[in-house]
Amino acid sequence: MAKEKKIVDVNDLTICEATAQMITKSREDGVETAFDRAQNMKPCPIGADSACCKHCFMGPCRLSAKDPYGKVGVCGATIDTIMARNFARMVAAGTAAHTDHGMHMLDVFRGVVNGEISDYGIKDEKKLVAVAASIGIETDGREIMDIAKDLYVELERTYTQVEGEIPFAKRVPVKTLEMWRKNDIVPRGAMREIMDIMHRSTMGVDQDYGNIMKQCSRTALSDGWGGSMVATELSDIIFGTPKPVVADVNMGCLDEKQVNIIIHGHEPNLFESIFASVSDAALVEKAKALGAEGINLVGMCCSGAEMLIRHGVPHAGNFMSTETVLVTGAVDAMAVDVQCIKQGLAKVADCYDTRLFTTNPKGRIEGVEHIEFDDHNPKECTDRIVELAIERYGRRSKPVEIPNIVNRGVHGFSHEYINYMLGGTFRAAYTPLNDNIINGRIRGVAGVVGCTTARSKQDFSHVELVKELIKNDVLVLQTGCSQIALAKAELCTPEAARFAGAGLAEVCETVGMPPVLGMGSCVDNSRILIAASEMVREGGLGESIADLPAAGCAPEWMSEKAIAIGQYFVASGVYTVFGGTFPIVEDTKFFKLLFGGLEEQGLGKWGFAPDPIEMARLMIEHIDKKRKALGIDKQRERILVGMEERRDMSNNPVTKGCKGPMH
Ligand code: SF4
Ligand code: MSK
Repeated sequence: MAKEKKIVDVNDLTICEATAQMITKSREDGVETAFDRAQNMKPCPIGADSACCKHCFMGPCRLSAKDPYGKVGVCGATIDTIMARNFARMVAAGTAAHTDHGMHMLDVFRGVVNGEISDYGIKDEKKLVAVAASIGIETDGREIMDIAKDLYVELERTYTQVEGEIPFAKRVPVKTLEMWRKNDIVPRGAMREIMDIMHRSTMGVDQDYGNIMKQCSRTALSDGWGGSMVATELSDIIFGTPKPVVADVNMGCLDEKQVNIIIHGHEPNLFESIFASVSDAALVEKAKALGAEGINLVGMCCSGAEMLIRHGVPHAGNFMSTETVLVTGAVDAMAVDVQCIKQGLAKVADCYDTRLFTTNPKGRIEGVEHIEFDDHNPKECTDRIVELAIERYGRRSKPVEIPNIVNRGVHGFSHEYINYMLGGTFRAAYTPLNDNIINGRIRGVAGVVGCTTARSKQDFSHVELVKELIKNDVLVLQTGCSQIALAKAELCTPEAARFAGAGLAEVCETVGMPPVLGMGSCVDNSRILIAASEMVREGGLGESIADLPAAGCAPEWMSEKAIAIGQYFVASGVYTVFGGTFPIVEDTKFFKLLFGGLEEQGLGKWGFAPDPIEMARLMIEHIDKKRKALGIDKQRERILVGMEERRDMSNNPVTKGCKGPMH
C-alpha cells in the first residue's frame, strides 16, 4: 500500500500570502509543488552534516556526527578531510555558476565591442570609463571603443590568467589585499582556481582540511572579485547602471486581461531582449486581435531582480514561488535560462497549460520545448516566445485565479547611486555614510541576501531578521530572493523608516531612502563588496574590510552558489551568518576553523543560527565588537542617551544647529 502523503498547514510553509493561496489551490487541483515534496522527502541526516564521502567507489563512506572521530573512511580520510572536500566542491560549483555567467557577459561585451552583436550597445559610457580606470587602463582622451577593447582584453584575465592576480584585485582595500597575499589566497583566473580545487578534492590528493580551506577562499574570491563582479559591471555597461525606481512585486503583477510572460533565471540578456519584443507593435497588435489588453512582462528570481532594479519591470516572486505562480493559470508563457530552475516546473506548467521554454544550451529540461537564445540574433528567440504566449492566451480554457496582492517599493541602489545619493553630484562620496556610522546614528551595515528554500518557512527568516536589524539601526543592503521577500513585506519603501531605530530612521528620512536597499541579483553581491571597499577607502572605519562594523547573512539559503558567496564574503573579512542548516559537524577541527580560526588569520568568519532573532543578535554583537575596536562605541552610547531628545530637534545636543545628518 502506498504511504499516505504528509500535508502541512500552508501557514507553516510560507508567510507569502499569494504563495499560500496558490499552494492551497494546487492541492485542490491535485498538483504537487516543492512545498509538498519537501514534506515527503526527509533530508539525509548524514549528508546534511556533510559526513559522507563518495569521492571514490571504495565508499560511499558514512561517518557519524555523534562520534565524528570514531571512524574514518576506507581510505583513512578523517571527518575533517571529508567535510572540507565536500565544502570545496560546493564552492567550486557555486563559483563555476557565477563565473560562467560572467564569462557569458564577457562574450556579449566582446560581440558588442567587435560589432558582431548589434541588438545591444554601450549604455553607460561613464561606467565603462570608471571600470577601466579602476584597473589601470589609460582612459584620458581616448575613444570609448578603444577603452572598451582594452577593457575586454583585461577582464578576460579574470578567467584565463594562469599566474598572478586578477584585474579586480586592484579594487581591494590595501590591507585586505595584504592579508590575502600573506595567506596566499589572492585569486588567479577562475578557470585555474576551479581546476585546482576540483583536483585537490579528488580521492587521495589534499587531505589537510586547513590547506583545502585555503583553496576554498582563493576559489571563492575568484567568484566575488572575479566572475560575479565582471557580470555585474558589464551588465551595467551594456544595459545601464541601476538607479532608484518604483516597482511592484508579488503575484498581483499578473493581469488576467493581458498576455502574461514570466522570465526566470539569471542572465539579463534574455530578459533585455524580450523586453524589446513585448514592445514590438506588431506583436502587441497580435495580442490585441485576440482580445488581450496588452502584453505583460514579469520577472522572477534573479534575472527578475536585475530587471526590477534596472528598469522597474514588475516581479512576481522569489525562488520558492516559481511553481506556485503557474498555479494561477494566468501565466501564458514562462521562459527560463540558467540556475535555480526547478525541474518540477515542467509538470506544473503542463497541468495549467502554461507554455514553458528553455532557452540556454546549458539548461535544458527533459520534455520541455527549447528555443535557443543567440545574442547575435536575440529577437528571433524572444519574438517566438511572445508569439507562442499570445497563442496560448487565445486558447486559455482553464479558470484564472490571481492573488490580488501587489507591493510597491523602491529598488535599484547600485553602489554608484548610493555614492551619489549620499554625497550629491559634485561631492559624490561615502563620507556621509561613514560619518553617520562613526557618530552612531547608523550602528553598522548588513548584507542580507540569498535564497528561499523548501526547508524553511518561505520569507519568514528574511523578514524577521531584517526587521530586527533595522530596529537596531543597522542599514540593510539586499540582493537576490531575499530582496523580493522584503519587498513583499513592504520594507523597501522610504516609509518603512518608521520600523527603524531612531538613528537610522533620521538618516532615512533626511535622504528619503528606505532602510533596506535593494541592489539586484545574486551576482550583484559584488556591489556590496565594492560598497564595503569604498567605505574603507573613505576613511574613519579602519583599514580593511574586516575592520568595518558590518556583517552578512543568508537566512534561508539552499544553493551551492550561496556557499561560494558566503566564502568570498568571509575571505574578504566579513562575519557571515547562515540560517536553516549548515553542512558541518559541530566541534570538529573543520568547524572550529570556519567559525573562528579563519578570523584569527585575518579573514572574516562563519556563523550559524536557526532563528532569525538570534541571527540578528549575532550580527549586532559583531558590529558592536567592531565599533569598539574602532573606538567609536562611545559615540553611539551618547546617541542612545540622546534618543528621546532627538525627537525634539531643537533641544538635541547632537543635531542642534545642524541641517541634518547628511550635511
Ligand atoms: Fe571513502 Fe575515502 Fe573513497 Fe571517500 S575517498 S569514498 S572516504 S574511501
Ligand atoms: S535565484 S541562488 S534562489 S538567491 Fe539567484 Fe534566489 Fe538563491 Fe537562486
